[in-house]
Amino acid sequence: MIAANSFIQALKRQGVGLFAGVPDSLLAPFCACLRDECSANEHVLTANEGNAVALAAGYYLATGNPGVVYAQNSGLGNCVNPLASLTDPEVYAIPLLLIIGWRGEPGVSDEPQHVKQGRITPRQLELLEIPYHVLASDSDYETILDTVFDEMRRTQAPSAVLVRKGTFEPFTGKSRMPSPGLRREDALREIVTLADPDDLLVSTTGKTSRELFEIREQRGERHADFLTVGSMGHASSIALGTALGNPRRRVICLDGDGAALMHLGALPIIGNVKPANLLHVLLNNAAHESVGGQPTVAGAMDFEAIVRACGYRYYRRVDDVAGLRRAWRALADGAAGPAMLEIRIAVGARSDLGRPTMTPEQMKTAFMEAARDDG
Ligand SMILES: Cc1ncc(C[n+]2csc(CCOP(=O)(O)OP(=O)(O)O)c2C)c(N)n1
Repeated sequence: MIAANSFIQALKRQGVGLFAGVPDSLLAPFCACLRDECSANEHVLTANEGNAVALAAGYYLATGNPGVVYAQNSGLGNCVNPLASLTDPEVYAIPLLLIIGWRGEPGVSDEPQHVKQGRITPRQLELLEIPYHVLASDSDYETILDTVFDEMRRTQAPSAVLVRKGTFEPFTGKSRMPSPGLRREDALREIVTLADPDDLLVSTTGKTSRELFEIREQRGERHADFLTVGSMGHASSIALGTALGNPRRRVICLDGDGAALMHLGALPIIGNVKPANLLHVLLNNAAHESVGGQPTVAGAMDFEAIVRACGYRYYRRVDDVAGLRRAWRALADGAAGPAMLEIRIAVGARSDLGRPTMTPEQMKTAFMEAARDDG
């Protein structure tokens, strides 16, 4: 296996002065090491992967040095536009190195949302005409990086390294205190208890959806929630579409702060459309907890100011179950949507958390049956 700090040092020796990206569980040791080893000016955790490409481009314009963009392969979609229309050799010809976590690699079992993405990742890079090297635990990464950086200097174009599962050694790094407070799972369990059986729930990517699925299982309830297992950042827009499609039912979006940040532009659209039946719950742990707990900027953000400026009609922030119950009663007393309920939660999850046992197709069918406008 490769030690993440040796790999980062090797990148720095190639002249890399900027690392930007969105974390991935497969790259977790690399991301954790960046957090420990780099200054705030050397490492920027961006809202989405396309922003990271643009950031690396701006850095190159100022320094002439290629930056590194790291991402899960799901984030390649967010990168396509700036890769094709900004950094491409037929446009501005800006070299940068993409370090991509290869979830769903053929032959490696993974969740449904990763299977197709994993299969098409090499071909997506080929289509973008981005050369790539595969990095595995036994790779001679120094030689690979020499080749890649020589190539980038020659072609003035982006290049990629596709990282296999298990490539990096676990990284312990600086110890971090687990954050105290309400656990996401307990907040979700309370919401499921407080919600009306008629409410339609749309949950975000990562452990929120896995926990919601388990809670339904424990309660012996039918699975009729829409789990946004991939498509990070789009749960609120899915919820908006559902709320418009069935105005008689309340739609509850269970969002994460990392996901909300990824496509923050959805908020003013919700605020402008003003669906009275949309409740946007923001589970804010100021971290990408599902993929290793890397910090987001949401801990310091004033979501009340943001959503009010975006046109939401109601906002409340809570940080414990009692506050959650009070806020829920206030909502039931006629607070019209779109409403945001921000719940400050702790970073952390159970280590034995399971994964949905139904296929996405089965979950879609169950949700559609529950969501059908029967008025
Ligand atoms: C486009 C894209 N980029 C990255 C990922 C990897 N990923 C899955 S969950 C997650 C973190 C989500 O963070 P947040 O919304 O704050 O929820 P939390 O995990 O903290 O509950 C990330 C980065 C992804 N699935 N899709």
